[in-house]
Amino acid sequence: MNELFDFFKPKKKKEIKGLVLGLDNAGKTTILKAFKGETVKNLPPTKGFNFQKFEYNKTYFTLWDLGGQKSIRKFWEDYYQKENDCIIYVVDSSDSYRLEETGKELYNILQQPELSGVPLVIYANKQDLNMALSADEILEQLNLDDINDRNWTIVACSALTKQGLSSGLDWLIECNNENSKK
Ligand code: G3D
Repeated sequence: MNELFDFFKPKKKKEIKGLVLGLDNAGKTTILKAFKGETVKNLPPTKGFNFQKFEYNKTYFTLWDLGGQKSIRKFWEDYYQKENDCIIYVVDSSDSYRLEETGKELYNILQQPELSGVPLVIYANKQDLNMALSADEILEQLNLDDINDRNWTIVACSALTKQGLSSGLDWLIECNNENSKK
């Protein structure tokens, strides 16, 4: 009887909360704006932190966009303590000069106890640019195969053309479904 009652109850929409991290200029804000269907050209640089809420495929996403400038990266830790279902890490694939720095920052984040086991999507952004490294090249150069303490994936994307963006969200929804079955 209870099951029958459950069947007629309106289904609560799923919610995924998380953090969008990466070095400054990686494209975090542009990606979030693109998720929301907002204009992605000529954005002012993110000063401090802001959060974005949007609905995608019957799921509410609440994502904190944390500014990537070196001077404010130390404040990221305050946000690690929030309840996080995902980490979205954005890499500027065209910036091979800062690839090592972004790799260090990523591994530093993964070591935070509060974020232990939190699923990770790495967006290899700016694939529309000729000099962009491919997702495979980034995977290899950052030794991403060493990440074995959580579910993770790397997705090639361009926030400008929107190519690849939805694959990351689809993966997170799938991952969240799997986790809620456990
Ligand atoms: P951030 O929030 O990580 O600091 P932004 O980065 O979203 O502010 O983006 C930094 C710059 O990269 C912006 O250029 C933005 O237009 C550009 N950008 C973001 N994503 C892409 C992409 O996929 N392809 C290309 N070609 N550029 C991208 P400006 O010129 O405004 O500084």
